Amino acid sequence: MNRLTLAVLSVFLPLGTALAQVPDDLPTPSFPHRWQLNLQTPASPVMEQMVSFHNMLLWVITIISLFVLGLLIYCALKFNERVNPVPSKTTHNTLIEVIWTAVPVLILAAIAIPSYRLLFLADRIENAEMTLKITGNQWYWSYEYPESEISFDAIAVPDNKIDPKKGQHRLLEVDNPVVLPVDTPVRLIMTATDVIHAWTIPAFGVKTDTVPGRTNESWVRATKIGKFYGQCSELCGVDHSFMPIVVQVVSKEQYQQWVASKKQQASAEPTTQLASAQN
Ligand SMILES: [Cu+2]
Repeated sequence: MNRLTLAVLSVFLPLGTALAQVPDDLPTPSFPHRWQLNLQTPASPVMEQMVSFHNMLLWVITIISLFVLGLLIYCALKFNERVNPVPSKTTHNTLIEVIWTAVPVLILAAIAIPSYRLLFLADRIENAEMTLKITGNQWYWSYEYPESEISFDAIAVPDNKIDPKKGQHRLLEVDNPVVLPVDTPVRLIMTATDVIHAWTIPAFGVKTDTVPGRTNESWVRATKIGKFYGQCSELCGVDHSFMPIVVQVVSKEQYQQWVASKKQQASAEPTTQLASAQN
């Protein structure tokens, strides 16, 4: 490669990179807010099902709690010493005992079936369109896109570099966010280099331990464009709370542009070294 080509490349490569940046005004459809009571807005089919499963369980728990409370109040009013001075000596009632054994078993079975279905749904995906490899380190995350041969580290942005006016959040931003295409099934392969970490994005319903010497798997199909946040969710040492996770979900076209710009960056780095070596 001659000097002219290098000069032309050095002018146009940064331009190409700048053009293909992911927009930094992405919405945050699932960000938690003050006094929030419920789960974050789901942004994947797994999380949508987790939310409906959670809402179903809330009904079950509420009905059981009200039923037990009603029984307690009934007993307190009907069988206290003043109203009922001579208590009955009854100790067994076969029908009632069969009912209070069988009904909880039926309730548990009714909960277990959708619960297991959801566990298997969240476990792995057969037909992923791409793979993201996630590695936990003390105390940052490394990411690899095996099909695109892209890899980088994501380090937390320190407090003094956080700009709330740009919509940045303390302890949640990273220098190199993960970028994923919307509506694309992505296989997540996870491991760690030192201790156990856990890669978590509440809006995706993903919370999987990354274990040294082991590969864990999960998957996501993001249904919304935007910026999604998570944090390491396994106590991993002194900087455990300083290894946030940011995933930017963009359109498929923007994702392709981002991949191209990342590859260009990677190929530009040795070129720059070569250019400086020749000078
Ligand atoms: Cu960690």
